[in-house]
Amino acid sequence: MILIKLGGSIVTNKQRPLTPNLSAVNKIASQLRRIREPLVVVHGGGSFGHYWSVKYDMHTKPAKYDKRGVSVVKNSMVELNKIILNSFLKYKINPYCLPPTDFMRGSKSDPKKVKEISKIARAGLVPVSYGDVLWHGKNKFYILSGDRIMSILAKILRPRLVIFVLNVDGVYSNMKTKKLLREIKGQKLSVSEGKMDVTGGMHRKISEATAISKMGIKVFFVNGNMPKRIVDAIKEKKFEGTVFK
Ligand code: IP8
Repeated sequence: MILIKLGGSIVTNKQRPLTPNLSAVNKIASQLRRIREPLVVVHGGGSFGHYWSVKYDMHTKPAKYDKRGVSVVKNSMVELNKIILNSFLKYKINPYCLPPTDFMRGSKSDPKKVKEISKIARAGLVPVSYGDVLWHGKNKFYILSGDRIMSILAKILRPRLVIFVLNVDGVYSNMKTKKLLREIKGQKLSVSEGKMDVTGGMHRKISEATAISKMGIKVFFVNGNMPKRIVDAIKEKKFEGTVFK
């Protein structure tokens, strides 16, 4: 099984609120169609979920956030998920809409439910989950990032490969020179961040990728603007991006 995260920076235009990057989503879908292994997809919030989370000051920490904010963020993620599901349908991938409420209880995952995801993928459908705002209990809600979902699923599903699809080539050693780090083997990284990301952007991605690679699973970061690279990585043809070992 292959577990793929489509970052919010690639499925949306992060510079423009509530704008999907439809051409990128469609190009990725047309490549994913070539994969002959069970596939599970998770996508991020980009200029949908993050835009509203910032407006309503909502974070990953469970708290009594504005109720309107909870509704609006959740709604925006359903909308983005629908756009991705539609694209998958158009490119003849059979998506199976999988809101994280299907396998989360409060801030913990339900291992039985997570194992069902594997059965759905092996039956030939592609479960598509996403970062979301979730009920925590005691009147509190929290933002669950898609990156966090990746380690939750990886731990139980034990995919052969985990891929984070970004809108850059991988992890750069330096943002000015854009020198690509081809391999990360636990070295310390300093990451500079952009705005509009309540779940920790590249920092979070790297820490979840590191956690997954420590489970003994290979993790790749690849550029979704060149979606053939996703399939090349899966088919072990050649690899352009960053690999976490
Ligand atoms: O973009 C966050 O998911 P991420 C989703 O994977 C929301 O961090 C609701 C902001």
